[in-house]
Amino acid sequence: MEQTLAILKPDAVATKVMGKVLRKIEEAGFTITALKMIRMTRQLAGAFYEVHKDKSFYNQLLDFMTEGPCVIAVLTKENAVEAWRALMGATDPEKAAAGTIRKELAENVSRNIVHGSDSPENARREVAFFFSDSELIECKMN
Ligand code: 3AN
Repeated sequence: MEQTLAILKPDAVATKVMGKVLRKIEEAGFTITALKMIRMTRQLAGAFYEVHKDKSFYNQLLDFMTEGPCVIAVLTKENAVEAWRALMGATDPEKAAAGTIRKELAENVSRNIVHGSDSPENARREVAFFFSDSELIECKMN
């Protein structure tokens, strides 16, 4: 079993599709093994997206990620990292495949509903970034 980090971004919460997204996640066979809603500070969002600090869209990305609450989840499944990225679809919803979350729900490349870790190594780092050990409950997998 592998874990990955999912973020339902502020646009998902504001447009009231968080239930729909969580349902898609569960119907795709993931187990949600940790879940919380937070409003990121600029400092927290800046640290999370530090790899993008030199990109032209960095400030816009921080504005967006701090404009309202996000839902942060740990998803568990075999090949969870790859499977969650496939379900999310491409970063730019115009390039996302039919049936993906971004194709169906995202407005554009900067307001794109969801985040997913891009490698198992980053997934471990991102899960630890948002969740303490005591929040990472061991769930019995069926
Ligand atoms: P992904 O979320 O698909 O892994 P990354 O890690 O390349 O994509 O980008 C992180 C976030 O930065 C994206 N989810 C999106 O919100 C934003 N972003 C990426 N590329 C652009 C862009 N060209 N213009 C505006 N925002 C972008």
